[in-house]
Amino acid sequence: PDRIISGIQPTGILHIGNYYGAVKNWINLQNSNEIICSIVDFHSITLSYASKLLDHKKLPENILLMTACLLGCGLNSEKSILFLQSEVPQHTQLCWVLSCLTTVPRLARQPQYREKSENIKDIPSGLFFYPVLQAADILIYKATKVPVGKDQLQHLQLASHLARKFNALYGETFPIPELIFSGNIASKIKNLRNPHKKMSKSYPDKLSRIEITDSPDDITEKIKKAVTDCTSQVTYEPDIRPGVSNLVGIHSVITGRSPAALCDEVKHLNTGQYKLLVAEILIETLKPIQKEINQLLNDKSFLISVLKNGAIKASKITSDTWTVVRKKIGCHYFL
Ligand code: AQP
Repeated sequence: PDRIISGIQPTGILHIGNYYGAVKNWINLQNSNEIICSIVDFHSITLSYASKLLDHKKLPENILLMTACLLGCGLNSEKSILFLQSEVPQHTQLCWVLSCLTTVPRLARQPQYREKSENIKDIPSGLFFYPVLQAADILIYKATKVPVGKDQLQHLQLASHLARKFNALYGETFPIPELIFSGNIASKIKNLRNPHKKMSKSYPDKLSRIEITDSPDDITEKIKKAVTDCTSQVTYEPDIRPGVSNLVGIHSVITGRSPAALCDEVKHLNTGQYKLLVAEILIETLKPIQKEINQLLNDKSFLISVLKNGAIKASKITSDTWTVVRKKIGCHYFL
């Protein structure tokens, strides 16, 4: 089996973009692979909490909420390792070592850094090192496969570059992680209020996303208010009709049917009627997951124990890698 690394920021409640674009894939992979899933709280303070976009007092609650959401979606804490990034210090220790192997211009060229720092006056240096920490999250486990969305491609390329650089300088240590690309529609579920942007946990307008815990009324309201255009026909043309195409895309990832087949099936409906159908399907699909999440949220001590046990299992792997790394770079006198 492959060792597969995944991570998610506790910046809010899991939304259907996270679920269909990432989490569902991890769950499908967990039967035949070793899944290591980290709730990346250190990543989440690089921007959302540090820039006061989110209230840092809510972070502990968001960590437990994310834990409940992941378990409720079907992540199995016995088979897989689910833990909190900040509880396993070797992630940040390796991040430092890797940061010494790359350059300021290379990190400044990272598209996500350029995009996210664009409108910020005082750019936090944590944002600059974000992809190096992500590389450490992967390499500390000597991961062989990383499932990512298209938006993460460059970060993964940096992780591979750093693995090669470390191996060349200090001797063969890290396998080169391979991307498992989810190139389907789910890798780009869009913001319901602005279909040119992706759906995001931390986007200020709550109407822009369907959270996995949304009530039937919330789901119906959000889908009804989703931005579409003046054409009443339902078609799938993401470039010219991003709003309605996003709804077809959501319908398609839920049912596993192609957008063309769905458009043909609903050709008697206008977009208003189609919205009600999509809302209904979403409500039914999320119901069993919501039942699980609600039960899990009633038992906080269980959620804490899952994270604690996960950190113990993760640390067994990371401390071995870290001992080797320290030895190889020469930062030791007794090893
Ligand atoms: N809209 C999306 N469609 C498909 N996949 C998505 N992912 C995120 N948004 C979409 C995938 O979810 C995983 C976890 O994401 P993350 O928490 O590490 O950070 P993110 O990509 O920045 O997610 P958000 O929801 O947009 O959070 P915030 O608002 O905090 O930035 C990733 O695998 C991602 O590809």
